[in-house]
Amino acid sequence: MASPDLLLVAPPTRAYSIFFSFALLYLASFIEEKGYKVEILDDRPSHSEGLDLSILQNHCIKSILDKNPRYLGFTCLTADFICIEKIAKSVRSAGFKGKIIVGGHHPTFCPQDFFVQKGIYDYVVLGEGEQTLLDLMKTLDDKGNIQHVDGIAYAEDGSFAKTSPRQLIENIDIFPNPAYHLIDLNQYLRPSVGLIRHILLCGVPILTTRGCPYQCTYCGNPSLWATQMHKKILRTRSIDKVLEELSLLKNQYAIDGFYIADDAFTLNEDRVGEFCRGLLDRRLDLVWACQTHVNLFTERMAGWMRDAGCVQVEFGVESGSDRVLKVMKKGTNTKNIQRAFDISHAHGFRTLANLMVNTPTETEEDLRSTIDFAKRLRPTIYSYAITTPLVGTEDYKKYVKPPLTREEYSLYLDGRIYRKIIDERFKLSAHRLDIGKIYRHLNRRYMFFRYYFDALLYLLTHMRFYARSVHRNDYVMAFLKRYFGVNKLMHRMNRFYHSLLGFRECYGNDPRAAKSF
Ligand code: B12
Ligand code: SF4
Repeated sequence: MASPDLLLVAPPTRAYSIFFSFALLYLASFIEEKGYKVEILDDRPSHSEGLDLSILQNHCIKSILDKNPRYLGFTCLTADFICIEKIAKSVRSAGFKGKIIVGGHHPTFCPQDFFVQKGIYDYVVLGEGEQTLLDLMKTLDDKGNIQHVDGIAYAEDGSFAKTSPRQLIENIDIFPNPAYHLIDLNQYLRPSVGLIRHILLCGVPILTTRGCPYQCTYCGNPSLWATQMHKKILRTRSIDKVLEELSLLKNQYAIDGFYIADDAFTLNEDRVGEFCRGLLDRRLDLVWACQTHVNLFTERMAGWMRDAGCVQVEFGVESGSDRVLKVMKKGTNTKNIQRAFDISHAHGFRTLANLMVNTPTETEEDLRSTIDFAKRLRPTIYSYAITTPLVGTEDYKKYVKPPLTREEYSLYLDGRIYRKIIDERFKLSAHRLDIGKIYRHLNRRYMFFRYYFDALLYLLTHMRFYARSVHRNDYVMAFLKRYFGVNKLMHRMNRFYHSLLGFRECYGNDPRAAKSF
């Protein structure tokens, strides 16, 4: 088979994720549309949940060398950094001659990390990647001057240079639908309670907007957008295009539902109304949920959303202390949060409250306020996490001193990161309480029981929906696995089988591996 022009690689560190990489699917469809041959390498160890990360890495290296693309692209969060570096180094030392390009959050925040070792990476794409990648490939193919490609970094004189920042594309409808045809979407369509949390569903995440107008100190988004020139950061896809994508997903892949992963889906009331009417007109009959900011949720849209099949709304509550919400630049207060939950409950939505402990400057009193406030909100699902300063966020710059070394980036891959303080530099609160212990208590009291029984309740009360689905057999299997221990038994048999084959295990303490079914 002919080598692809561009091979985009999903890092093995995400092999268990129930989310595919939006970035790669969007990049791929855009470049493919311009006439290039594009492939996505997205290995998912479906048959062997306990596989070692190094096995996945080796497999990835072999596939890259076999495919031998002209351009090799990696998407990279901080958590993927070490794994990607190993892969890139190995393919280089095996004689790979193509250009290696890396993009995503971590390269955008820390381009310097990719030029410490010479001769591995060729280019870093900063910020939104579609047009930059196309310009870069075209310029290289035409032997042009890469200094004229806006929004990249490249090695120069023992260090690196950056070109001018790229202007954000205003009309994001120019991006075709994600290249679902380049991955095995069925791998992502196995029933999961992770997409719309606690609802067993064969569905996919989708994006209808790009960008976020807020500036939360614990989020990487503000820094991502700060690297680009723009008139407005938040851009919306036309509803027709979104509905067209959903129709395709329903007709071609038989999805039962979807999750809108936008940062601010409900930004515009009229647009939400148009979306809901469109869903009803097309009779797509899909279950769906979205996350949004409490300030952007209104009574009118709630009614339309409920009628159009939305079952769950997820909010970033974070804290019950107005002082802490201000410190975190959340752009809202407890009054607005309460209002959004009241509207949701009045319209019969299931609600999810994302809550944070170990927030910056948090006192014992603030912590108590958060727990009390969460109880008053009465969400269907409490989702507590320990605030972790991520590279690229304001919190990281302010609190993580000295900054992490490149080797320490793997801390973000530790499955316990939101359950325990795994590095003293990650302690942001002002009190001296044991945060890990508090998390365990909150988990036992508010999360564990619901994790199993809320999902069960939904399942039992929506039997007709499951019976109608073409995935009904998968649902039955998933149900048996989850509630009758078949999952654990199969997992143990799998581990035993692989130990016979001599595979080492990893993800031993990573709950994602055990959770993914
Ligand atoms: C969906 C999502 C996920 C999904 C999918 C990950 C993904 N990015 O594909 C899942 C659930 C797997 C996930 C996991 C995690 N995530 Co996450 N996630 C997001 C989220 C909400 C949206 C990302 C997205 O898809 N955006 C839409 C696409 C189109 O945009 P994009 O990814 O920025 O890609 C564009 C450019 O960056 C660039 N680009 C990206 N890759 C490449 C590659 C090339 C070659 C080129 C040229 C360009 C390019 O072009 C793309 C198109 O324009 C963001 C928050 C946000 N709103 O951005 C957090 C975010 C990316 N996640 C974050 C984190 C911390 C995590 C976890 C570490 C959490 C954890 N501890 O489990 C894990 C990491 C898992 C792992 N092993 O890597 C942080 C990253 C911070 C950082 N410094 O890395 C973010 C920013 C949220 C935050 N709190 O700040 N995540
Ligand atoms: S509202 Fe969400 S996406 Fe926007 S900056 Fe805050 S945490 Fe990030």
